[in-house]
Amino acid sequence: MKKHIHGEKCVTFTLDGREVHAHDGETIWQVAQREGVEIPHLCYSPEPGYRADGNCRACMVEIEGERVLAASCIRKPAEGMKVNASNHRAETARKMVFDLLVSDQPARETSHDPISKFWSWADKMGIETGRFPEREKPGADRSHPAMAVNLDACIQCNLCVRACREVQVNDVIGMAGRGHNEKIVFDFDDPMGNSTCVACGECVQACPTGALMPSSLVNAENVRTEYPDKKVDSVCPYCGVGCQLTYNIKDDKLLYVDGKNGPANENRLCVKGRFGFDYVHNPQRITKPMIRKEGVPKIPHEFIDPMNPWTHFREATWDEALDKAAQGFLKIREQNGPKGLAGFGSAKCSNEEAYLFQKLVRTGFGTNNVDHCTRLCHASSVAALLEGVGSAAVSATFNEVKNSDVIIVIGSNPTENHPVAATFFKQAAKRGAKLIIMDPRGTAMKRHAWKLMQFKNGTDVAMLNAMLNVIVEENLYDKQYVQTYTEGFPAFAEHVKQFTPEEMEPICGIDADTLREVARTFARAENAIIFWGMGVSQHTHGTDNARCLIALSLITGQIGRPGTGLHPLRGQNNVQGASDAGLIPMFFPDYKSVEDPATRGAYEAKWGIQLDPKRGLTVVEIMDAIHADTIKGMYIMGENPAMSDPDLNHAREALAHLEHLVVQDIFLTETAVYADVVLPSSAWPEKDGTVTNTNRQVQMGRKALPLPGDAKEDWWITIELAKRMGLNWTYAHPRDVYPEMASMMPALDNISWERVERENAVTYPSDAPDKPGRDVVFDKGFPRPGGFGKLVAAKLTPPDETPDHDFPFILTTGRQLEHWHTGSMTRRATVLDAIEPTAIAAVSRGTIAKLGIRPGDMIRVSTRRGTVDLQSRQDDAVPDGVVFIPFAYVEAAANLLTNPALDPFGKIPEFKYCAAKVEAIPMREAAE
Ligand SMILES: Nc1nc2c(c(=O)[nH]1)N[C@H]1C(S)=C(S)[C@@H](COP(=O)(O)OP(=O)(O)OC[C@H]3O[C@@H](n4cnc5c(=O)[nH]c(N)nc54)[C@H](O)[C@@H]3O)O[C@H]1N2
Ligand SMILES: Nc1nc2c(c(=O)[nH]1)N[C@H]1C(S)=C(S)[C@@H](COP(=O)(O)OP(=O)(O)OC[C@H]3O[C@@H](n4cnc5c(=O)[nH]c(N)nc54)[C@H](O)[C@@H]3O)O[C@H]1N2
Ligand SMILES: [Mo]
Repeated sequence: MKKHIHGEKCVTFTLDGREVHAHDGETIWQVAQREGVEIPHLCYSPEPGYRADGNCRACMVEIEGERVLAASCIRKPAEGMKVNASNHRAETARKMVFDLLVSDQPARETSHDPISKFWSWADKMGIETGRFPEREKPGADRSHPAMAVNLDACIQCNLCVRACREVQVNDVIGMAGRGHNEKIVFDFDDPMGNSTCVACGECVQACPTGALMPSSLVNAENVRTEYPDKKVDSVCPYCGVGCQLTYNIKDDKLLYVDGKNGPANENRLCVKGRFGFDYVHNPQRITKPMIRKEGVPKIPHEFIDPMNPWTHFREATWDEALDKAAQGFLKIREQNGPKGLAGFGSAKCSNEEAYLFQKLVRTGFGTNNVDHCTRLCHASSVAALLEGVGSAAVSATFNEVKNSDVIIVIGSNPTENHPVAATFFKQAAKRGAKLIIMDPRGTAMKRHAWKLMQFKNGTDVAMLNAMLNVIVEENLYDKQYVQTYTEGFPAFAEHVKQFTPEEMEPICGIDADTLREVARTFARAENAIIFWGMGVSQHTHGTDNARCLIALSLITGQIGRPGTGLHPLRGQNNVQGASDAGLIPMFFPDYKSVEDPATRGAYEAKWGIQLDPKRGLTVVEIMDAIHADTIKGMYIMGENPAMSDPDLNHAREALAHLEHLVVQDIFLTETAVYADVVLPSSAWPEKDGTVTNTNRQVQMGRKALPLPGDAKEDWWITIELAKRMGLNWTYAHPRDVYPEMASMMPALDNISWERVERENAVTYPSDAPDKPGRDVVFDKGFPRPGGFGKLVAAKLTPPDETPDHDFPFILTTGRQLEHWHTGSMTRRATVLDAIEPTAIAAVSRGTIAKLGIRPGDMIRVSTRRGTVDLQSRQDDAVPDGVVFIPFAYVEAAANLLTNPALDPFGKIPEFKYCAAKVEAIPMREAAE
């Protein structure tokens, strides 16, 4: 008779003479594991995402009445089955399997990883040396900077193949040959370092024998010499995906990193999270407070040797540096009033640090001139989302793609910039979901796409309005949904009438039939979801681009259910949290307008001080205000505007022009060059604090390492500055800050510090302290008046600066997988720098031919604002007439070239489009 566990159907069978129950779909191995019966396993990984393959026979069990033994990792129990996992026959058979495998392994003393899963099982089973003749042994492959490949330890379990193909969907590792000659290969049997491997390290994490290992653990003889003495669970410091990880530490140094089973990443990591951690130990870390030497001028574009800052700075004690920092601010506040001051907070720091920073600017400086990199990032998306759906956070986690049948990814390059999210997108496509990529550049995900719409740069509104036109004209919109949950439809429908696919085709470069087909597919989908990135937001019409995406979702009712929704992929590890916590000039924490008297009153009561009633200036406006001599002093924590702002001539001149600049960073950045006071702070693994990822998941970052030298935690520094500015702050730890912050933020209701500490991740909103948060929101309308989503029409506006005779190319800028923004962290991470060491500009084959150069030759790219020389890279994804430059390289800073023109709503600059000239550099000049 079938039994039920928690109301679910289950199977009852006997395991080693004991009656046990299996849930629907559970294998014998899984039940045994749950029941505490240990069965060895090698080719099977119980981790999420790994299919059982049943090839290694290490987990054999006896099933009474069956002639041969069964692999328990794939065998499902049947009602009444009698399974023996621990009898003589099963144990002998398993031992035989291990005996055979051990015979083929390198000797125990020289084994690559003596504590591998393989050797741990062999030890448990009492097997030391094999009794069978060895096979011929393949040599070591140390061609990759991050991973050591020693296939003499490979047991052909193919876990790495599944890791690469099925979990991360990178398709680099394969199995070649048959029988005795079977072996794993990278691409076409290339050395790993020459293959298309993206170094996610999933295979290393999966390998049970040490055949694949982080090279940081082995010596030149490929024998493991390094073992951690401590493990700390935390979150990755790089992107907004928010991968949970475990730091493995030896002697207070990070040794290697493992992926952890967090809700966003399910153990997966990318090359930066796994191998890009040693920036924290870089000798260029600043470890002493520094004060600018008397009389040393601030010269725009000047750089300082980070190993020898003493040309410009002198060492100071914390007291002296903090006093000087605070007195500078007080003096300007006195002379010029609060409007003379501004602050850039950081999306690389914790929620508590962001909260403290904006509180210091608002209550200590007395102004709302506080902003951060979100302004250069999703500011336009946020403007459109607040207007359209009343909330700027994502409506569904990216993991919801598991429930989608149509997925749009527009203006986003997730395989490089959100690599772990991309693995879930690729898996969805493999499962049969239709992946639609809309990007002027062909991205790596195009291989998995049902449609790649490679439209013309800057024409998103034309393409999207044409799709909206089709959906309205062909009556494909969801009438019921539109009526119940939206407002403004009649005017909106009238507006999109003019954007017929035929008329938009020549503008966006996508043929009318494709526009129709994609529009219909999206509208008719069971569950469709939209992801977008900087290609949408970083335009002078970025808000209009996002309005179209919101409208697409609203009129088709593709929102509020599993597998549907709007997801602007957040960039920095804590840009969601920093924005939520109020690092924004127009909002207090939780997006409450600073200009609303009632809200302001509540904050004045809470903080016990009168507040600035006017919204503050944004990032680029602050730079303008410095030129206009309105802003005189700045506090910059964990941002590098001397590299990340548009039009660096303008930005660096502004920074150099400041009367008083305090920079708090982990390195002496291009921005710190203009500082009067430099405050050495903590890297992410050196402090406690919460972070919020793109999925609205609040996660716990934990202190894993001591601070180097005299460096201090960011929160501590901000508190000390506040005290010196006359504020009575008594917080002793981020856990004292969190409750105050959460008390002003309904989004954090039911999410206490202790809960995040306990659960590691809690998604907001959460309805009760013991209920998981909601992955999907807006199931019953929107947080706007009447609960309606608002449909807003978008006009066609050309980019601010279009190509012409003198500047005939389009310059677009962005990122690469291995580098982080301004390069401050990743160019100081050994493995990442080894993979991508030099500044490049990606151009098409056609452009290379037209310039008469070979790929790799130096080229010169100029715009009306500046010129850089850098290496050309042929990239077939880039269209003719376009040049793509990543902004990580100080020696060829892309932002010397970019246009600071702003979107009128989000105030975001047009990083993705300006007119440029591209020239070959004569050989002689290049050699000089
Ligand atoms: N490796 C790495 N990862 C990162 C970062 C990093 O620096 N390095 N930064 C993080 C941050 S803060 C962010 S914001 C995200 C950004 O992540 P993405 O949004 O993926 O970043 P980008 O590379 O700037 O640009 C995305 C895409 O926009 C396309 N694009 C260019 N012009 C247009 C256009 O006119 N229309 C459309 N629709 N698309 C266009 C480009 O071809 C590119 O594929 O990445 C995060 N992750
Ligand atoms: N041309 C061009 N420019 C762009 C973009 C583009 O696509 N093209 N994208 C824009 C976008 S989306 C963004 S988000 C911005 C990013 O612009 P920024 O935020 O200015 O860039 P990052 O390099 O991430 O700067 C982070 C700084 O924080 C420091 N840091 C790291 N961890 C910590 C810490 O724990 N404490 C402290 N105190 N400091 C720390 C790092 O050393 C670094 O100096 O760039 C923008 N600029
Ligand atoms: Mo960003």
